[in-house]
Amino acid sequence: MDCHQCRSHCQTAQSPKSRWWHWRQKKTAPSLVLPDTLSKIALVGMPNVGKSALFNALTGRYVTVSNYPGTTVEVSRGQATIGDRPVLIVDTPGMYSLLPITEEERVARDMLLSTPVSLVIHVVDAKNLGRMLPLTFQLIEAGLPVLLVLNMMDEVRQLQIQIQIDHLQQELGIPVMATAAATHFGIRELKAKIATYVDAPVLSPAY
Ligand SMILES: Nc1nc2c(ncn2[C@@H]2O[C@H](COP(=O)(O)OP(=O)(O)OP(=O)(O)O)[C@@H](O)[C@H]2O)c(=O)[nH]1
Ligand SMILES: [Mg+2]
Repeated sequence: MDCHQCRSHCQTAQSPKSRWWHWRQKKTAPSLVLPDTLSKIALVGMPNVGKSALFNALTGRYVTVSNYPGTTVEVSRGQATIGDRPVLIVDTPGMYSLLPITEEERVARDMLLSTPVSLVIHVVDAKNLGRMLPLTFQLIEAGLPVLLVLNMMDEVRQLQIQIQIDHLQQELGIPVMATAAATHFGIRELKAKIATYVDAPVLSPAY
């Protein structure tokens, strides 16, 4: 069988497809298999709020990217050390609501509701709290263990926006943390807060 992608990589014409296929498999094979028995923490929120920046700040080099089963939506999973134990951090696609419209939103919702999570970190752009908080309410109402992260605090400071974090925390009844993921501001404090949620390992299937 002829295959145009093989030509530059195959030495013989006998089994070009299988040679190319094996080469592709090697290139795309995940470099790390993360155990599914780790406590799982999901980062959720609207697009462009800094979920992936926070994911990168929390995880190190132990990261895999794969398609969510049955979709073309990419999901990043990584291992972080919280306290002295490893946890699984999952970076979900951007979502506006728990009532999905797009495939990305459907995947994000499935990732939250179909398997147990130790903690859902709702990442918001702190400059636009009014637009972001309805999703916080939905997550709380869904009975999920929610931690609200006010990201982009560097821009909040520049714009001299005042946010009363203690008051917000009291009103919402959930912990609220401040970060600027791009500069790693607040990451140490966030990890310390996450540590209080990470206890017994949670058994759940792979994403
Ligand atoms: N100033 C500032 N920029 C940030 C911060 N965190 C993230 N960004 C920037 O915001 C942009 C979006 O960040 P991402 O981490 O890709 O956002 P996301 O929520 O993963 O976006 P989607 O994957 O599209 O849902 C990037 O240009 C980041 O560099 C922050 O704390 N401060
Ligand atoms: Mg992202």
